[in-house]
Amino acid sequence: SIIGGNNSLSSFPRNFLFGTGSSSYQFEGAYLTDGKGLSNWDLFSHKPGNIADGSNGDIAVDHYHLYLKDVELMEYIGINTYRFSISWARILPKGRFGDVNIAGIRHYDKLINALIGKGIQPFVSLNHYDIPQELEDRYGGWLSPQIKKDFAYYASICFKHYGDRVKYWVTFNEPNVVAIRGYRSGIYPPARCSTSFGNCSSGDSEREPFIAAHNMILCHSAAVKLYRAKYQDKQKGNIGIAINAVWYEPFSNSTEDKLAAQRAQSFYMNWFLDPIIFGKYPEEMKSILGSLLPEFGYNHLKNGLDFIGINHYTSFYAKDCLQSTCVQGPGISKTEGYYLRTPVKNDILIGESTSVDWLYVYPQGIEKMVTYLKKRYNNTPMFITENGFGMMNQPDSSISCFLNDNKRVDYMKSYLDALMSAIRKGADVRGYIAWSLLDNFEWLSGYTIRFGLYHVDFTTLKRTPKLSAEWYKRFILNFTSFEAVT
Ligand code: GBH
Repeated sequence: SIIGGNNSLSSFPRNFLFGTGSSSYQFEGAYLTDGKGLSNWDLFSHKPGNIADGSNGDIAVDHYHLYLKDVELMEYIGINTYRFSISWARILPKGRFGDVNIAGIRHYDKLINALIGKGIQPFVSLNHYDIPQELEDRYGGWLSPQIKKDFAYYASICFKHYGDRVKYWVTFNEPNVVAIRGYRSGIYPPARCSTSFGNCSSGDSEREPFIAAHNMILCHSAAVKLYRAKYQDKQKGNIGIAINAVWYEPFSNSTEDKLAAQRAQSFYMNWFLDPIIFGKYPEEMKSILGSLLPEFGYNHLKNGLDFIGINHYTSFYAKDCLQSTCVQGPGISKTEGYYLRTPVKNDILIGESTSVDWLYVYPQGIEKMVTYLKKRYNNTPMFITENGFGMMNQPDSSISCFLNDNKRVDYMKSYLDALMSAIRKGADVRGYIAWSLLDNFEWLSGYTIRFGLYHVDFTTLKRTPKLSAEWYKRFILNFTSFEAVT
């Protein structure tokens, strides 16, 4: 219904942004090139046993060297925005404790100029998981309030150097995932957790996620204050944050399960958005967590963003574990909000399963998510900063089964259709960024899961368009020609 269906295309606003996404650690490689410092992910992925296929991002897809070619691939699709992140350790190898790395500054200058030369708006994240290891070693990274000084310094350098050309800034990619996976389950760096939550050598899964989150919120606010005070009037850009947003459908019609689904949103997503927009943590978090939640100072920033970035892929059911007892398992403890997350109800999955264990195809989820955020945050402008479909390598997978990615095309069609329906009903969504431009380093899964619209041969680094790249190209072309005739 999307292609040829001008009815639906007409719901996208005129200057809607269509893009593809990436991130520094997953794409760039060049991990010690031109003076880059070590990041927490460099260190983590080099430890044997951490990454599924024993790989790392040392080379990744060598976007650092091949970026001009990759900009051509973007031009071929016809996107008008490209989301990428700046590697903090490339700009400041030792944080504020060392010099600015001019070669790093120059690299992103060249990338940004190449994009603008093709009419592609840079959509830039300051942080997408990776931080200079120096900050970890000196004071424990996100656990220390000292990081606010570092983040503000880093942000000011980026605004100053690139803000004349960058109109969309994202402070953090998925700070909720960083807090949970870095400090509760400990499966991401700095790999801290209590033994009852995972197998880390140190940490406190009950407390540290909330401390790390609090410091990330304060860092976000510091960057926004700085941008608004010194740059925004002149540079006329927008600044926001990208949250990992999972849609939770109540497991049943019971009040308890409806409240559980609400709690799931609060303990995962509103945990960050409420303090940034309303200036305080969600009530239901406060009442369950009490003093585990840090306090904000009296002058904490409200309305601290220009847009909400939504990384949305999947949905689950949420079942109450506050009134009812649940089988012991992940997601149900006090600090997680007392709900059970499950993809099944009466033996039926919420949506088709995929080769990625957390990804279920439930397009209604994106419409419900956008509508939920619209209502809760008074229709703050939104961008879908990530949405996409992953495919895992199979023992017999040949390149042709990756190139004929009909499932990815179906996924994108159905999610875009559902997104349009939310927009038609008045949601202020201003862009859609497909994850990802290329197959890349998929964190703990290494190179075993592919999210790209372009296939990458990880030996030769050759890029080949998949069916989904061709489909997205036609989709954008249809939109543009529709735009031209109205
Ligand atoms: C995003 O989140 C990242 O921003 C991006 O870098 C990555 O490549 C992309 O998605 C694809 O994975 O794990 O069961 O709690 C990646 C990690 C995976 C964390 C989904 C949250 C939610 C369901 N996210 N997960 S679950």
